[in-house]
Amino acid sequence: MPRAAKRETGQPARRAARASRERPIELYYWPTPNGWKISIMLEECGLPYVVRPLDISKGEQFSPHFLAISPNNRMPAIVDPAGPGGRAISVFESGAILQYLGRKTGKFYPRDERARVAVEEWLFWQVGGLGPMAGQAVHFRRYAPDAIAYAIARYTDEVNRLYGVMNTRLAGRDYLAGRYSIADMACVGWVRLAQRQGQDLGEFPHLKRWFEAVRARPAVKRAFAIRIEAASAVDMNDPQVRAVLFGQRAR
Ligand SMILES: N[C@@H](CCC(=O)N[C@@H](CS)C(=O)NCC(=O)O)C(=O)O
Repeated sequence: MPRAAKRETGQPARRAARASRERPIELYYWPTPNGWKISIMLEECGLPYVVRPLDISKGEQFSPHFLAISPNNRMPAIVDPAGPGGRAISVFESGAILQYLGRKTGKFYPRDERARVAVEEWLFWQVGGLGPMAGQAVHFRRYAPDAIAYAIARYTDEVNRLYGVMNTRLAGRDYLAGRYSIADMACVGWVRLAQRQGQDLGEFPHLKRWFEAVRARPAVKRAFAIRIEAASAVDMNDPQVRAVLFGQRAR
C-alpha cells in the first residue's frame, strides 16, 4: 500500500513532494487492469496516496461526486491536492493520469522528445487498442448471455494479433519503449489476464519474458496486492450487477 514519498531532485519536484506528503493523492480505484495502471505508477514513484474504492458493480461511478471528477463514469481517476500552482487537480482517463504523474515526478515518462514519442506510441496503442479489444474479448467470452461465436472469434483474434505485435516489439528490447515506462505499466495488467482473453503466453516468448520481468518489480507486486474485499465478492451473474454494468445508454 502507499509508501512515503521519496526525496526528489530539483525545486518543483521537491515542492510537489513536500505538498504531497502533507495530503496524499486520492485514487478512485477498483481492481481491474485500468485501475492497476495507476496504483502501479503511484507505487513506482513512491507518491503517497489513498485508495478510494469505487464499487462499479453497485453503480458508484454514477454518483454526482464521482461524475464531477470523471464525467465518463469510469475509473480510474485521481485527485491531486498538490496540483499545478499548488491547487488541487482531478484527472480521469488512465493514459492522461499516467502522463500527468510522469510529468509531475519526472519519472517513467522521458523528457527527451524521441524517447517520449516512443512511450506515447505504446501508451496510446494500449489505451486505444489493447484495452478495448481485450475488454470486449473478456465480455464476449465470459459475460455475454449467449455465446456468440462470431464476436468471440473476432475479439479473441484481434487480441491475439495485438499480443503478436507486442511480442515482436519486445524481441529486440527489454521494454515496450526501450526503458521501463508508463507504457509498460499500462499494458501489464491486461497481459496478466491473458487467459481470460483466450490467449496463451506460451505462444509469445518475448512477451512472456517481459511480463515476468514487469510483474517481479516490487512496486508492481505491491500494486497487485492491494485487496478490495468487496470486489472479490462481486458475482457477475447477479442480475443487479449486470444491470449496472451492461446495457448502459446516455443519461
Ligand atoms: N478509457 C478508460 C477506461 C476505463 C474503464 O473502462 N474503466 C472501467 C473498469 S475497467 C469502469 O470504470 N467501468 C465502469 C462502468 O462500466 O460503468 C481509461 O483508460 O481510464
